[in-house]
Amino acid sequence: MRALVVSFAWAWLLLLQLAGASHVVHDHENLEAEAATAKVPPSIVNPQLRTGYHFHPAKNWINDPNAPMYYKGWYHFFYQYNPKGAVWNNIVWAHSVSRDLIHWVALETALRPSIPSDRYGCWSGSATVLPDGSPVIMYTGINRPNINYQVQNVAYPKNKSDPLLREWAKPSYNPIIVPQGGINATQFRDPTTAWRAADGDGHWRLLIGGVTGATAARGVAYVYRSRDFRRWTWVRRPLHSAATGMWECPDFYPVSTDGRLVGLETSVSSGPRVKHVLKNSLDLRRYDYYTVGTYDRKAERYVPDNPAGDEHRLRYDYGNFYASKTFFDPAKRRRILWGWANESDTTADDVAKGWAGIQAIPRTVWLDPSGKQLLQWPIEEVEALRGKSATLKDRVIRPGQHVEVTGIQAAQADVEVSFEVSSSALAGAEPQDPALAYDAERLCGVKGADVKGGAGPFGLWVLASANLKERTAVFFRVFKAAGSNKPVVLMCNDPTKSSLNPNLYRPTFAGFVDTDISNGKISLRSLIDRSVVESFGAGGKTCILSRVYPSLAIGKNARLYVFNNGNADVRVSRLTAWEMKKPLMNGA
Ligand code: DQQ
Repeated sequence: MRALVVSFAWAWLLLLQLAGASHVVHDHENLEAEAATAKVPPSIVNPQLRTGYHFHPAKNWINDPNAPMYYKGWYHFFYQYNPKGAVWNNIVWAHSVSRDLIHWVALETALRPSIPSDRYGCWSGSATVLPDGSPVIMYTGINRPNINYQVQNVAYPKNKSDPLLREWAKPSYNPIIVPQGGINATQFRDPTTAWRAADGDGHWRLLIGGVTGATAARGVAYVYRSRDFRRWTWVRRPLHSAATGMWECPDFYPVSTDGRLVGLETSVSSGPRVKHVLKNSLDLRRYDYYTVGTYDRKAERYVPDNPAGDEHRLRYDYGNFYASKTFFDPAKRRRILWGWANESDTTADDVAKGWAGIQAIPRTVWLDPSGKQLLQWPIEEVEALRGKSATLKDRVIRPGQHVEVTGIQAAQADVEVSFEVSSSALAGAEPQDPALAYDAERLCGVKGADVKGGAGPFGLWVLASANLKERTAVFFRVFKAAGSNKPVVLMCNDPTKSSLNPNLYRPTFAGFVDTDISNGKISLRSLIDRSVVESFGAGGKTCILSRVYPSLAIGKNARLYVFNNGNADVRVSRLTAWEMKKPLMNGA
């Protein structure tokens, strides 16, 4: 019977998918004419700015990813959702399922306020798969008005034999964790997936984000433990804390030091080849920072390898990416990262559009062989959406030159490019300003894509209009480090010319790339999707997601270029750009 349900559901998915596919074929014929005659830039409400293959619901507001998991052949994804509009409010847990993390079907709301301990909101949380294979969700409930009291609740599937896990039950003993012992009850939320070490004391442990100190200056990851997932004890010693302000959505998981892509199940907590990653979403900055370090289960402590790590050096993404969460995928033995990307338009625009928020493409994460940072790469399944392609091979881009990549529609595309800069170009790199040596974002702000340099800036202009009045630049720029003269690589996303629409937030985003460019080689991949550009530098060492809303470079009018604004040649050893199909996307 169960197999029947699954195959029925899958057939239904396929049917919907086929219906969706014909929808893709309709292309936006009139756009060119429209744009050519438009005196005023077309409205942001233009449906062609709606992302195609990035996760989104049919309408309304979405934020944090919640409780991603794999269950009986299906990937489950829950997220914070406002069923009533395109602004944050009335938060429930929406639920979608997929066979491949690419094609999504929306199911019924999984959790909505229904008990006293979540009456004013069902906020973020995580899933843990128990040893008998059944999942449990723990989430934050708001049980008093004005968000001023936050407690943790559990929910169990009503029917464990339903692979789609459509219905969830909240036991009457909720809430199971309340803020006690001086914990700040207004900042006590977002429980992690729990872990239970094989060599341990039989306890489940999990983290809850919070803040301590009279001035709410220290972010903290509280540890709770339990034998039965029902009675939880506060381990008074926090796993870790730092002077960063509130920690939202903590995430804590093991990674293998083998330098292989393989992921570890969350309960793997020790061994010579295991390090841990602690991620916190810093409420004050609205970015996700992580450290790599060592977990000492007996001492209930986590110690980052780099003591400077807490000074928020490493980010998953140097752009628009927040409240992220990973899960272990047992089907492919990998760890997958989900992250929310907010809009960069105005709230009024969101209301007019009727939608706000997307999820980044799920990324496989693993430890870089250096052990110092993570690597991230779009899950391999996304490549199934690749269609028609265009290629450049062995193409030299001279200083000040740009070359168009033609033959594909570039509004919804996947681009992979390998660059080569000569040793003489590297020798001519600009000296790094020591005052900005740690401030990639300011450096990129000062030296945007149009500021001529030595070795670079070189990279891509994406979502560009034919007259180049609109273009978003994703690029590298090489500096010589003060003192050592070693090459330092900056990766940058410059959206300052991304749209003629004046009312947009257009921050330049940037991060340094910890890569050895002495052989002159560096790669870039950009997932372009109508109003999002998600880029991966040097094989996933540095990632930047940016939201942009062109007014001309939409639909068929979006173009793709390679550019070089340095003063030495840059060789494109290979560039391939694929059109991307629209997957089945929650009926959107
Ligand atoms: N969003 C949720 C909270 C979380 C915040 C509420 C992070 O649980 O701390 O929608 O974006």
